[in-house]
Amino acid sequence: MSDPQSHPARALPSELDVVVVGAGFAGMYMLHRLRGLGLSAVVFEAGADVGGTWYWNRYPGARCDVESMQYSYSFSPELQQEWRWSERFAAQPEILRYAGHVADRLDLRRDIRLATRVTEARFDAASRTWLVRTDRGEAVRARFCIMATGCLSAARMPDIAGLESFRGATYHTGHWPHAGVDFTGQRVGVVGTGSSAIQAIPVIARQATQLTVFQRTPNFSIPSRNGPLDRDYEQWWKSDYPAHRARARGMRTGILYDANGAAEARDISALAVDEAEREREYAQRWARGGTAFMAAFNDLITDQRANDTAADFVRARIREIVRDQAVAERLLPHDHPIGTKRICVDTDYYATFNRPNVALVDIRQDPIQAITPAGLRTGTAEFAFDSLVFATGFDAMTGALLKMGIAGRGGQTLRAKWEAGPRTYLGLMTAGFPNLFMVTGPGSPSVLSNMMVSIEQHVDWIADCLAALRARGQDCIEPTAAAEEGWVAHVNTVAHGTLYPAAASWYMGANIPGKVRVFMPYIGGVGAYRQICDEVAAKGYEGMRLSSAGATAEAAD
Ligand code: N01
Repeated sequence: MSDPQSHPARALPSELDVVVVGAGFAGMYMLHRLRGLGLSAVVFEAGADVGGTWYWNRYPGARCDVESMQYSYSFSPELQQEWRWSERFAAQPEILRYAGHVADRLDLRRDIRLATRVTEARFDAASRTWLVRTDRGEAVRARFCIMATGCLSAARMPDIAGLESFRGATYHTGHWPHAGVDFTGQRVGVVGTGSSAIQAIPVIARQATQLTVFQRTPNFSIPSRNGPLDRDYEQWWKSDYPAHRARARGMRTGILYDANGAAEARDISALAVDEAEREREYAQRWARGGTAFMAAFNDLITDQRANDTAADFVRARIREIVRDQAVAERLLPHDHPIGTKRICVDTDYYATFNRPNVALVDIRQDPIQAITPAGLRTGTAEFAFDSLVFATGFDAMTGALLKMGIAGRGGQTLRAKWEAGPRTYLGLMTAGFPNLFMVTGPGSPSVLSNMMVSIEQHVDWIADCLAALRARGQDCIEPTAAAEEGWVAHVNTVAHGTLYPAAASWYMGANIPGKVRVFMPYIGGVGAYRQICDEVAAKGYEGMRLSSAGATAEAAD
């Protein structure tokens, strides 16, 4: 990857067709498509390089839980043929190199302004443009504003008394130092046991003298069985990438599980087979590794009894792996159905608790009282640490958008509009905010899918929409309140037909004190969702109001 400094962005014009916020995989592809349409665009990116989530989340062990062959762009035959992944599940440095490679290959950097945070975006009804301001004091006017700000980009430090007093080093997994951290010889405390912690803990444990894990809620984790990428498997993908990708786009999660002879999502209830067959199915998937475990049967996220069979299987594996049964019991998740919190994928997570230098503290039983200058105090014990790692997650899906100071028609802020939870049409737009698009916004499958598949679908839909507007001589689009109302209701109905709302998850906003509890992603599956979006477009943007400076046309709701 080339040095980002050697590709200075060109001077910022005061008026543009489009402003894109964020230069992760969404923002980069968006820029590429906008250029293809001949539109002028700039991308603002807070980080000092492209890559989004993979730029910030550099904690030890950070790795994708979607296979490398599927976690990559599909829009360019050249790109997908020439790039060589080294592992079945790519680690963060390799994914970041890939992002840099794409930026260079498509010559994106000249229109990306790095280390620049958007602080405000206001719609001006008179000129029908967005005025976007940055923390560098720049201001630019654009017809369209596209938020490619990521679903998990607003890292969250917990509000624990005494945090500032700690004399050692403090880290958050989502804001990891770029130079890396060597924990050799250190006493380390990790707070949290979500996906980030579950990946980081085994690596930190191998370095640290002593590692203490503070767990509030045990999570289900499936072994990744990661390893070097099998070259025959790579060849299988590359021999017919377009067909394999097309099939993946039709799946619920946007992932093909049956590649390389592995098991596809089975369209059969867990309760329709006998116990021996169930165990065989789970055991095969456990041995193969990865999130395909949850595709063993078709009712694991809709039927509690079916779900219990999968949860019991994983709990039995935890009891097998962890030698000290008192520790194993503490690691067993019981408070949510398996899969209703994002399932974790690990390398040696449970086995790490067999190490003599690793301890597990159940902070539900013995809550953290305060961070102290020397470490941390629970109700019953004092701990001394050299470093504290917070793997405490993100203000997911809405955090990055609401931080920004977005104001639509009549000066209404997005924060005010979403006070009772995010409201969107298709997760792409929100009423009252004309020409403002979100890539993988709340109300779209986003975090319940292979993000690459969802990103490409949204970017393509938005680009096609801008092209359609231009072809019709129109320059303004906005969902109607009625269409939005209908979509919000549909997202809710589908969610409440599953077990997902039973978990106090970040999908529900439950990890942020005071955040409204609404199930934010759309659970209908990326295949079905794509069809809905395509139909909306085919019907002349049904549920949207399209207009030009002179006249207004409303598509049917
Ligand atoms: O964050 P999380 P994450 N005191 O919110 C605990 C994606 N991702 O960064 O469950 C004590 O899941 C909290 O406890 P509880 C993936 O989508 C993907 O790990 O709220 N503890 C929980 O244990 C993932 O889901 C990959 O009771 C506190 C943890 O901190 C998402 O990012 C890898 C606390 C937070 O877990 C977020 O994962 C990494 C407090 N005050 C991440 N506040 C892969 O692709 C929070 N916690 C593999």
